[in-house]
Amino acid sequence: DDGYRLWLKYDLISDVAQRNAYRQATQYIAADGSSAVLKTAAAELQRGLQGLLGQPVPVVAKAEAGSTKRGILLLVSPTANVPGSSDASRDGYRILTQGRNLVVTGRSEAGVLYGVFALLRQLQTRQPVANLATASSPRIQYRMLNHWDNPNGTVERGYAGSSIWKWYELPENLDPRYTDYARANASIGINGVAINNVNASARYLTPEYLQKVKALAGVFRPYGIRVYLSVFWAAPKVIGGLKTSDPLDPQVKQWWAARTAEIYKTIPDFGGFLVKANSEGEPGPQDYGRNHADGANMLAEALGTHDGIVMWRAFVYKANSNGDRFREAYEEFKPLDGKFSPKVLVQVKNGPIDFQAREPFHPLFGAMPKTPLVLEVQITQEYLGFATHLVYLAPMFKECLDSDTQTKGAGSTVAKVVDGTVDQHRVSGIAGVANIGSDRNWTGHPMGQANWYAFGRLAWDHSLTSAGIATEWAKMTLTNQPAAVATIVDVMTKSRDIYVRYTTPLGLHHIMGESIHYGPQPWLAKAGRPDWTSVYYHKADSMGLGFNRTATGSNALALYSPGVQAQWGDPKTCPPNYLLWFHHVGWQQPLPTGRTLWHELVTRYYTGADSVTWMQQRWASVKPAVDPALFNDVTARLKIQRQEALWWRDACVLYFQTYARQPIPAPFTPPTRTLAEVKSLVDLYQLK
Ligand code: BDP
Repeated sequence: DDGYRLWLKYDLISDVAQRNAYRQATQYIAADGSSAVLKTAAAELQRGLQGLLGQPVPVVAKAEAGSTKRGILLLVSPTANVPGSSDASRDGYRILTQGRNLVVTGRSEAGVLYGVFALLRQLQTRQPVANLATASSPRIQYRMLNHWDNPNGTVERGYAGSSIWKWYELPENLDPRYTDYARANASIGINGVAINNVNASARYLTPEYLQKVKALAGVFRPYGIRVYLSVFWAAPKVIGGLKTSDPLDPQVKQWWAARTAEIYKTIPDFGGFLVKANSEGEPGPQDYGRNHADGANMLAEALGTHDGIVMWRAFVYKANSNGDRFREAYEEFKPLDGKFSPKVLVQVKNGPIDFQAREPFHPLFGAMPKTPLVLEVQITQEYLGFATHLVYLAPMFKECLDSDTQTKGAGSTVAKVVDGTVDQHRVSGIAGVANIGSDRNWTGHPMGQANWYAFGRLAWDHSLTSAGIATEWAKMTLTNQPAAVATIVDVMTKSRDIYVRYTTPLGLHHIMGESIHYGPQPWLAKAGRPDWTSVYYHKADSMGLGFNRTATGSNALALYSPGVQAQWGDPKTCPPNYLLWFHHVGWQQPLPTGRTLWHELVTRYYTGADSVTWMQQRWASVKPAVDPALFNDVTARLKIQRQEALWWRDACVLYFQTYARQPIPAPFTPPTRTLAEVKSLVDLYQLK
């Protein structure tokens, strides 16, 4: 198995009794309607059933009256009884038993398509379908993948080969992979894709490239997926020949309006724009003395009455950050709350710094009640071991979603801010930076597929559990053997905590290799900007470790609601996982765990690295239940992970030891290599 089929394997169900039970309930498919999306639903159901049950299932237009056969009816109905009444519920589905038949219904074709995938999932995970009665609607309306793909085929922070978009072959040649990509996304409810890097090229707005984008949009449309573009702010200058990109300049406005009209003429269901502006050197409205709202609103105006939106990113930090980068996005965006047009959503990363392995939730969540906020998470593992470390990300996404901002009383979780329920927003969105590339198995690490899958499932329903999603995925992708599934799920659900322990325990952050963002480099003290170094964040000295963000320090804590401040502001009540995010803690300070900071730090690095050995052992035990090629691939990557966990452990304990000046406590054996030796390993990664 080369992993290409992802979780849509549809291999024959080997249990004959079960297969027969499913066969009886699925003798034909009746698709009431002929829209492209409904056709997709029928075709996918047919394909899935044929594979799983080993017999052809006919698709007919209508259920035969008086037939004794049991079929599956696909039914679009404006009055379909799906949960919820929000815009998002247009994508909801209900599956019910009606007489001899199963009915999959929704208020839109897309709803039926999602219902079909839910029904197939029942079979793939060996759940009963007789008398099935289930319904579900997405909680979030815009469920987006963001590709950081460049026109030259490279992928920024991509670790699974090059871009899947073959720009030089488009629009004439449509790689079948585009269809399989769309199938996979539709199967987990993703309904929008921004196909190019947020560090955007102006090229996509040219007529030539719009034809290419149109070709992709045509492939995605039957799967209920809309295309979005990341835009380069200076495009009016670069391709429009204007002297300025000032959003308030009439010519600039006119240029964007004309471009947008051209886009909609080419792609009538175009989704909208994603914008990174005045961030990390990208141009933006501030270059002209305007603010983010001026820029976003100008684009919203250009969209006019078209059904499109602007997702404006809040990932910004200025050239001279005033002491703590943590505060910057908040300080720039909070004052703009209420100033954005209704077509604008502000897209905020899960944490205040940058996709670290663990961050407290971003303080903007809950702080901009008048603006719908899109949650942006990273599926690609830029700071989480690329495609060599097995790190299942659902627990990380959930940790953010479940965080209580307390901005509208207890229970104002990030999830409820994002899905619009806290502040009564009609629109809502969530975006995941894709981990997809041209590798045959799409994600490099076979287990990385689970992160794509989990993102989609949580975008649909953030109340699902990490273990529940892992169980579905493992059954659909790796094995249905119960003991093996349990083992795999156990490894997956613990993997992110293990990664944090051997890389950045207790709230350490941003101590990784410069630029590449791989491996440890806690000693990094010089870089293009102070807030690109490691020492800026860990602040180790002879007294202790950690960034004081309380009132006696940068006071970034003050950006949170009083309840959160009260809990995190006191080192005694601050969860140990966030401790060094907010406090400079003495090396000998006892922690709630009963150990001193130094002792606890070393304990976490050592037990974290040892847990990778545990992962290796657990994985070895599932060998009989998993395809050999997949098994071997994961086994090899776990071996690298173990070596690199030791690399992180040794680098960090030896480096911090130079400040703590304490021995490595028993029962741990001090590293056999010196700090200089470990440093030279890192230097190797930094060689040009
Ligand atoms: C950082 C990445 C950088 C991205 C940036 C962003 O290192 O490549 O361009 O995020 O999100 O994490 O804009």
